[in-house]
Amino acid sequence: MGLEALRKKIDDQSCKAAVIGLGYVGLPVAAMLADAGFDVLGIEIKKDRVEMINSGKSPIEGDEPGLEVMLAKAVQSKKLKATDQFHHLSDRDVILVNVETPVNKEHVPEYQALRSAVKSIAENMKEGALVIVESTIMPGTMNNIVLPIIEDASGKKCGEGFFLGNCPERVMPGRLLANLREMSRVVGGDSPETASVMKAFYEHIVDADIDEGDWITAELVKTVENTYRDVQIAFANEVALICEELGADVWRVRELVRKSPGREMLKPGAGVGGHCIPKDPWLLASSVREKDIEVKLIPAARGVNSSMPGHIVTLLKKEYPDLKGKKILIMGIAYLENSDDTRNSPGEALEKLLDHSGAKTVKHDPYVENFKGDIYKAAKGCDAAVLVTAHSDYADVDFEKFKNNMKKPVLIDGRNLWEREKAENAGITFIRLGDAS
Ligand code: SAJ
Repeated sequence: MGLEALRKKIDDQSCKAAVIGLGYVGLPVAAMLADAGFDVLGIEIKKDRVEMINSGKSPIEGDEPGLEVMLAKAVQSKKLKATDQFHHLSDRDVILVNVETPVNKEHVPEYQALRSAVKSIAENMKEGALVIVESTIMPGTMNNIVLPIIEDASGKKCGEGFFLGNCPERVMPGRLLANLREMSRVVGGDSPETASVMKAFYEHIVDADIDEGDWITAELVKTVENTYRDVQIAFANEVALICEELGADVWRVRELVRKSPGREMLKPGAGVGGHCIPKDPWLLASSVREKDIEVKLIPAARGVNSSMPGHIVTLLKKEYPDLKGKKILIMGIAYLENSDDTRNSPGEALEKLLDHSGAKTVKHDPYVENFKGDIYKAAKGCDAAVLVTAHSDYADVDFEKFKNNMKKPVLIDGRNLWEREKAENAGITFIRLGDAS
């Protein structure tokens, strides 16, 4: 089937779609495609997730507005079915790939899941299928890894026997469906004609701009946008360290800097976590690892951001030069405020550093199982408490109660959540990251 025929099937929605990988990206997109009227097959290797999804239940933790209802409706109407069997792909016209693409300790992308998924697709897909990789990948991956795997495993030629695109996901936990609907997308095709058909496909679920391009442009846009954010955060963190040394308050400096047009200085903090920002700069930097240029700023920014939990230890050592045996309360294990997502958690990074310095740690997080509970009980007998994640539950803590429960009332505010005056009036030794004023 050529692109024209595929375009017609997309327009009249008789086209059959598949989504490989039903995680926090794949599952919402599968549900939305089904909700838009497509027949969708979800392929997921974890059998328990397959069963849960086929019973109309979402295995995604945390509050995802609208997802449970949309999924249940899609399964009930038989528009969405999940399986762990790739051979069911043989009647699928459009196949989306949403598998994990982590980086290893050397910050090099690990593509086991991607390689295996695209190979299985190649071995089972029909003539003329359109394969679209949505996972975030290192620029160059489509041309150098995905294309050869599919051509070798299928014996088909790209642009004739199958079509191939890259459309990077742009989702955020807690807003998965909203982001899918409202965020613009880049559709990179093996040819402009393929990109145009991809645009027609995504128009059924995306209300924002759908910009056409080639593979490398699509791969670069996603990794660059997240690297941009990481570098911006690193800049704010470095300014915070400078302010501490110069006896200034970075929060006041930032407020005034932002009055100057185009200076949208981001916030310093106790660390940079999550599934995207710590990983995507390495995907971008790795793309030119064997080329003649040496990327300096991107790794340096990563270095600044990953050193922030260590800086919290430095602030603690101002109060306790020897942390051995000290009991420290870590407030916030989720990487982001009002979320239960603990991937690349700065709170856990801090815990490791404190363990290493011989301190005892108590972890608290109102959103993460195992760490919920009364914050004042958690503070009992502690020598210090550190705010790592600015959950709104922490905003109006009772400083008096904190003081009466702690062994010594020392509070480190790693996110500029509290007012110094209020804390100090309650007799708390208050240390704020970036503020030595
Ligand atoms: N952080 C700071 N200072 C800041 C902003 C964030 O220290 O000024 C820290 C956060 O505490 C967190 C980490 O960085 O630990 C990441 O925060 P984030 O707000 O970037 O949230 P993410 O990781 O969910 O990023 C997502 C990304 N979206 C996608 O990848 C599709 C990112 O591109 C978005 O810019 C970001 O959401 C957003 O704008 O909220």
